[in-house]
Amino acid sequence: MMVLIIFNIFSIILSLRVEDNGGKPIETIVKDVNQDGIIDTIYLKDKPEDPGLFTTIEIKITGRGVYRFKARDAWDKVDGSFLLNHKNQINSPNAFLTQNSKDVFILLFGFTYGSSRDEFSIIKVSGDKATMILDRDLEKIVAFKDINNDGRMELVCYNEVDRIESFDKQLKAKGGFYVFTIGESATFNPHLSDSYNLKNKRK
Ligand SMILES: [Ca+2]
Ligand SMILES: [Ca+2]
Repeated sequence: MMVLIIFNIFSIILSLRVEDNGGKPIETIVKDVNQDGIIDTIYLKDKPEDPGLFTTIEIKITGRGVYRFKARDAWDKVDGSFLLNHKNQINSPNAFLTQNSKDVFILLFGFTYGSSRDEFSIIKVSGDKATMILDRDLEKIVAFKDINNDGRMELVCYNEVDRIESFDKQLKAKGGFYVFTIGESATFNPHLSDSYNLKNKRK
């Protein structure tokens, strides 16, 4: 009897410890992320002390591995204005998922303090591997699509407060839009930024 009680107490302590280490997700998303026919799971978890909803994303690709990424600050709901022009391929208010013929992309929007967003992140899932390819202070996310039809996605964005001076110096055409081409990483593309700035005006 005593052994059983001790065993039970030990199990409770052990399960509490597991709970502490794991953290309760604020959202669990089920989706075949790497498109191999087997369901995978995405956990959004770890509430920040500051405003925002979660600070950790865990992508569990069944039979392949777990990829965990931390926010520098905190992530929040997907931007409502972005959703007007982009269809989320998962039923989630907190993470945006889209794909092209090769890769899957998960977009995470940081908390917006006034008009200033402190973080925007892109995770690319290519085959069985997930990589965070962008994590920057970008405020207005205008588009995430292949704008020049070369098979690679582009990110179009701008900042209300022009704080990324290195990009501004590379822009010949005024307008302030930044275009990043999404390949192995997300690379600022001055040529596409200029052509986008010539054709588009900020709202
Ligand atoms: Ca899968
Ligand atoms: Ca492209």
